[in-house]
Amino acid sequence: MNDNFLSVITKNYRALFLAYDQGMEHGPADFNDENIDPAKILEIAETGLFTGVIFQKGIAEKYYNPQVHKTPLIIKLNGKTNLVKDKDPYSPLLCTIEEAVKLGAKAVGYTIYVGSEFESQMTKEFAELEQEAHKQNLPLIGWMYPRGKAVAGKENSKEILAYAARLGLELGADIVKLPYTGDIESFKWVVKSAGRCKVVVQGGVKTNQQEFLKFTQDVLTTGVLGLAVGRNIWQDPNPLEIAKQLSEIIFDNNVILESQ
Ligand code: FBP
Repeated sequence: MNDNFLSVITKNYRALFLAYDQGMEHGPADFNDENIDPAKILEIAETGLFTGVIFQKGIAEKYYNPQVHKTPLIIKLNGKTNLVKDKDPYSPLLCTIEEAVKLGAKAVGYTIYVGSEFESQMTKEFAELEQEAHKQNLPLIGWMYPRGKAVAGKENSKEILAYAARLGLELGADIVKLPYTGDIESFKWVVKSAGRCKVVVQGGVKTNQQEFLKFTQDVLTTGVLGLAVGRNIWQDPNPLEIAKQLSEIIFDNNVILESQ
């Protein structure tokens, strides 16, 4: 893997992805009149403040035009609804690498529920995708989310998230997307555990702007590549304002990460 492999979805060795796969994961309950239309999300993405926009294939097919849109497309390859409340979830593969390439994807993502009874099914699918994605020169992002009875109550713990990060490295992920532990010191260990696999942090449920900006500043001191944010941008009454502030923190920071 050469130094420039991630350059298509990064800027100054940093990343800010706009996540919009919640329509599948959470349903329209996450949306209001301002953000239910994927075309409006693409308008936010196209401001140039983001290094990638994350869609499932159906949205990409109907709204994203690789000839027109400049924001790199990241296709989420698996997913599920939250209607079935499985204690040990499985997220099936819904899109192939070939389809993602046809849709104009510049990177692909896949969720592994680390600790779920069905973890081995997901790691196996991920391993197959890793071969395919890298053959096509596509970065592979692992949504490494601890879930299931084996990790109940420990979903944000330093040890379990460090394990999830390490699993991503072991499996050949280029980036792992993780929830935050909640404090800088413990998350530094999580980032260290990922080694040369980069880390982006999940935005999570909508909080107030000031809190979210502080969270971003904290997270950036831990050595991460950046953030993948959805609800904290498009559920905000002023998505462009918060996106601009986030991008200033992430990209205009004097601390430029070294290429590895
Ligand atoms: P948010 O910034 O809105 O949290 O989006 C990040 C994300 O990983 C989405 O890609 C995904 O739909 C969602 O969170 C899944 O969240 P959860 O599994 O916690 O419901």
